[in-house]
Amino acid sequence: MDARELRDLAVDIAKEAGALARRRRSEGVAIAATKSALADIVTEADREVELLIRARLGDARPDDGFLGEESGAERGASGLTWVVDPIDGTVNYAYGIPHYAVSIAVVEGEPEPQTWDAVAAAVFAPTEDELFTAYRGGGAWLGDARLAVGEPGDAGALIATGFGYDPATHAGDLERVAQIMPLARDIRRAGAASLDLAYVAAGRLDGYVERGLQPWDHAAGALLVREAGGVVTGMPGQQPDRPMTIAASPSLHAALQERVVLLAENGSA
Ligand code: LIP
Repeated sequence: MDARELRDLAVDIAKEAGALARRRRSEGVAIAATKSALADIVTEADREVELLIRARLGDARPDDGFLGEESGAERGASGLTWVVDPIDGTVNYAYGIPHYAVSIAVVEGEPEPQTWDAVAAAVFAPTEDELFTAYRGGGAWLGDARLAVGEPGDAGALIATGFGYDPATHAGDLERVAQIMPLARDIRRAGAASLDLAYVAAGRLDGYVERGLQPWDHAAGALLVREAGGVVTGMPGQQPDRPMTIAASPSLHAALQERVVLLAENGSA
């Protein structure tokens, strides 16, 4: 399969998985467990949706690796790994807030965000029925519409961010918001990293800054932003990863990263 065909496979599976997630939401959602913190929940639907995705990928691409939020990692022999968040925006999903997505990416090389090369991505938001897709060199798309990152206007940038599940990280996260606020017209905190990144790719947001993301939160969205002409990094010289994710147009990315680094150098966050 080439990148376009891998994109098509991701799309088919994301649509089926999104339909299952939406159906389960309508039937009522049960919290199955907590993970890294009390606020870090997993629902039975998260687990069921990931099992569906894993089964479909196993049938279609048995030699590929898998890295999923709920069922962990399995190395493959093909040099490709599927990086999956079955329901990104789990807390929204559990509360009935209709803003969550199935995020599926396939990467080349070691399943390590600092070194992998994203090949294809699909981020599907079932309640909005919006499918964001990209493959390496093929551009980023919302349905049939080609996407391009936006540039902030005179009023400043519309910037999304997020806060970790661990309350001990909230003070630093808030300091970071204060540090980037001079660049912003306003802040958005919508609760699903893959959609925050997809919205940057679509020009619905000018930028996105968040600490603490997992590989499955950003793997697909980062490819969308890059294929839409944006820049996605961590701290200088780093790829997006748990320490930091910064996504925007080239000029805004530089300004955001400069302020995030300044805060870190002051030892505050
Ligand atoms: C979530 C991210 C969100 C972040 C949350 C959590 P999950 O992923 O999409 O941006 O702020 O802490 O990591 O847990 O819903 O898959």
